[in-house]
Amino acid sequence: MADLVADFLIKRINEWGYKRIFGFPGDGINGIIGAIQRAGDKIDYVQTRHEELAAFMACAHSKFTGEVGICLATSGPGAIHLLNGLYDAKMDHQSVVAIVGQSARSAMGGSYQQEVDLISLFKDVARDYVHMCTVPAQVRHLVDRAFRIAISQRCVTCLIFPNDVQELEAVETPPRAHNTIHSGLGYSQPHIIPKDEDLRKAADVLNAGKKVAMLVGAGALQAIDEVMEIADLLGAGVAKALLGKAVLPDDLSYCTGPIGLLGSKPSWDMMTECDTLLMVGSSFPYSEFLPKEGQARGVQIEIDPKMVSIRYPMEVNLIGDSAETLRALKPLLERKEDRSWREGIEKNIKDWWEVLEARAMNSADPINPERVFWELSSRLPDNCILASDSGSSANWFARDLKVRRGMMASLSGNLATMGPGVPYSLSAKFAWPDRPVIALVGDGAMLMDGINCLVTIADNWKEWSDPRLIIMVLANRDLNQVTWEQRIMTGDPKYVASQRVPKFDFAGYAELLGLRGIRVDKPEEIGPAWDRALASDRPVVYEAVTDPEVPTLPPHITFKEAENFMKSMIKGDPDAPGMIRGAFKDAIESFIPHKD
Ligand SMILES: Cc1ncc(C[n+]2csc(CCOP(=O)(O)OP(=O)(O)O)c2C)c(N)n1
Ligand SMILES: [Mg+2]
Repeated sequence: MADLVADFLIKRINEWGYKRIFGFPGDGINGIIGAIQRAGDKIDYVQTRHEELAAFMACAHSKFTGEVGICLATSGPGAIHLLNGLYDAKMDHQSVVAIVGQSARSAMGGSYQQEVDLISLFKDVARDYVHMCTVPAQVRHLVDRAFRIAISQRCVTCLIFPNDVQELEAVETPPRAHNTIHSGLGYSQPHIIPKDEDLRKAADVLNAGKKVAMLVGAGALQAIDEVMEIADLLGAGVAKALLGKAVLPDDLSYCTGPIGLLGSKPSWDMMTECDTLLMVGSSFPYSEFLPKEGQARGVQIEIDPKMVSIRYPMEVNLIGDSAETLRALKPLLERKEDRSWREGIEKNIKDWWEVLEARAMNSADPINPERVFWELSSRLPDNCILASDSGSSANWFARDLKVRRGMMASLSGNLATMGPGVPYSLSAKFAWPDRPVIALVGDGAMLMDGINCLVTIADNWKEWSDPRLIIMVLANRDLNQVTWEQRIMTGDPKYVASQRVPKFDFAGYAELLGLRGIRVDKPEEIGPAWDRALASDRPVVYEAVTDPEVPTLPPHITFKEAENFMKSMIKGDPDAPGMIRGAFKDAIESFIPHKD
């Protein structure tokens, strides 16, 4: 029997099969920290340097293991710090349970120190389940429901524990009486497949199409074989939303790669020319990169009924598990004998890889960021795990890295927040200490939270059976992704006071921490430096001194965007001479301007 409420909380978490908690202490959770200490090795507690990092790591734990990620923070400021990471999890549909402290019950409502209305604060991010424990008999059902809802709904739930409650005597079994709740453990995912008649309707649409395009997202990560089989039957090309990068190997002849602002030209061409769209497990947001309304007949496979037919008006919505639904659909599909559509896509993809290679090899001052990714691509170790941040790195992560089967790759897809790259990669190492992990991060994001997280890496890496964790930093001294967005989308020149990133010696800092630091500022050193990093006996910071004037352009340039860009130059962009001379010209020539 557990002694105190906090001990029972920890015991029940164990009974759900979990032991890793990412957290940071404070007097709002002293009782819980005490219970964690008493639990010994039943809990694997990871102290992060900031509560936001704990929430990012919990999100990544869910992404890279399929399990629930758990984060813990104190009342008031600690709880507030969790929020961004929790929203990242919520928006990418990850299962995370947040546990936070609160002022004592006797002080609540008294504008007490660190007293924040936590139920209201978490009401949006944990809208499926946020509750406060006010008496010990609640603990069992609060934990049971928080876990079951987080798992089954793939969402964030939150439990709030006033600090005095944590130290009350535990009640493991509520009395058999009125007003008590008697909950149990466990959840097992049901088979969810659409009705036969809906499968038939979908098959009719797909069989009638002559030019089928597929788009797959994170919801298809467990349906790799099925996606390949169906794409083959339909003679389709397959584009991947960012979170679905690991669904298909990038060297498949019919994989058009990424879509959207960070996308590829083959994906763009396929979507603008197809007559049928099959979307599987994706909520990719940008409709302008999908077919024009009316151009294509649409079928969507999606587990969450809330997410169907919102990006494109679908003719058939199949609510179901991706793999099972595709398997059920397969016998109803006729193999397309005319392969000319598929062949056209394959030719386009082949050309595109050549364009990407040529772009990567363009000279830049001092080195071209795209080449850093290009050179990594062929060196990616089997089974590696990739985590990108939100910045220009996300472009090159999406376009230039050829992932292979068995790898995992993620980033903040829907929130697109800065900051997750390093904590995601660290969380991946805790979950998979035997696999190489690579984070791809900008200097802005490094200075936001990455360098703090490096301290935790330095403190833990000796425990890992494979110590390889490489943090690649694009040291471009710029908040580059946004600088380009300002030029292309609003026609504004670079505003140095807002966009400049101060100089920081990332490689030197790594060495200071006992890690390996490698600074690369010559193109011919990029590849050999990757070789050294990948052979390292300890985590590495690979600092790539890259040119901020290499454009992160969308896959097609509209006239409006080209016009905005020219305006930003005329208005006196401080980097104009370099850009006009350099890579922009080559890059713009590789895209066909579209008049829309
Ligand atoms: C928390 C947060 N703040 C601001 C942004 C807007 N934003 C997106 S990318 C970016 C620049 C990132 O700079 P850096 O990390 O240096 O990467 P770079 O683009 O320079 O490679 C900014 C400011 C964001 N997405 N998230
Ligand atoms: Mg930068």
